[in-house]
Amino acid sequence: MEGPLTVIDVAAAATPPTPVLESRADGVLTLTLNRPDALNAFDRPMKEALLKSLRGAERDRSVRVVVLTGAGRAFCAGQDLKERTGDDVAPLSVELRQRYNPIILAMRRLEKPIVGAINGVAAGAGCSLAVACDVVIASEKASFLQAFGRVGLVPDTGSTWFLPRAIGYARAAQMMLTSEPVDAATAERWGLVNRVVPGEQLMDETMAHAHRMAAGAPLAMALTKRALNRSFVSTLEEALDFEAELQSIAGRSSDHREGVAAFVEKRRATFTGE
Ligand code: T3D
Repeated sequence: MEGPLTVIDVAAAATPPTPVLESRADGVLTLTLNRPDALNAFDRPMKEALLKSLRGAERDRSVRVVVLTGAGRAFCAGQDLKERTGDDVAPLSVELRQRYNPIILAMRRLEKPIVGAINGVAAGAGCSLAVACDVVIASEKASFLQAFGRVGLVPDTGSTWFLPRAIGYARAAQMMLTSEPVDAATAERWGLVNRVVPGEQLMDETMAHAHRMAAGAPLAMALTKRALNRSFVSTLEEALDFEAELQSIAGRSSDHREGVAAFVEKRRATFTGE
């Protein structure tokens, strides 16, 4: 006797897993690096997907805050070294200029806060990605590793720019020249992360933080990020002048009028980004 016909969806079975998962809730877009078996190491599809998601976040007015995290036990183990085993590897400068650097620039140019939820090890370019976020919340299980030296490379993907600014020259040099991991507690003490929480609370704490930010004034946050970016390369005179320029934009916004009205009326402000 013939049993029920089983239809196998060959196309679906052959579909590779989505390298970056997107989920949206109340103005918060969560991007999850999704190659857990390789500790979310960056292969080419994952780099392309992350850049696409970041550019989509910029265009999507409903997105007010981006959360960046990793699936499984790691945040991101940096470049997928298994892509680097053949003899026909293209010059790494090309890979950096065409794929990694645009991701870091997209993160810094995104005029919305990015909250890193660092769930586990952040190594190599994964460490660079973590420090390029605006706010970093880490699990107690997280660690930060400038792994580049272990594989005979120099720190890249922005690490030489962000790390000395975040934690000072001596600590950055220690991380880069020894390639030793920095645990979450040390990272918090050094100012590499904003806060460390128990692993099981990481996403709840991160989402609570992200939703509080998402209720803030979007234009003011965009301009604030612009000012913070510029602060690293400005003189005091230039920074003061830039603040005045940005404040004249913010000062004309509906959100500023709404914020003042809400204060006077003792109610919670509702910001629109106008
Ligand atoms: O090349 C360019 O384009 C230039 C740009 C470079 C940017 C960079 O990021 S260079 C730095 C690359 N990253 C690393 O050197 C880190 C390599 N990984 C590690 O050192 C360790 O895996 C960790 C310290 C991150 C974690 O150690 P552990 O003991 O918790 O895990 P594990 O057993 O080493 O790894 C688990 C699996 O993930 C394992 O797979 P398997 O053997 O079970 O099938 C391992 O091979 C895989 N994995 C981890 N990191 C990578 C990786 N696979 C590919 N590439 C990786 N980076």
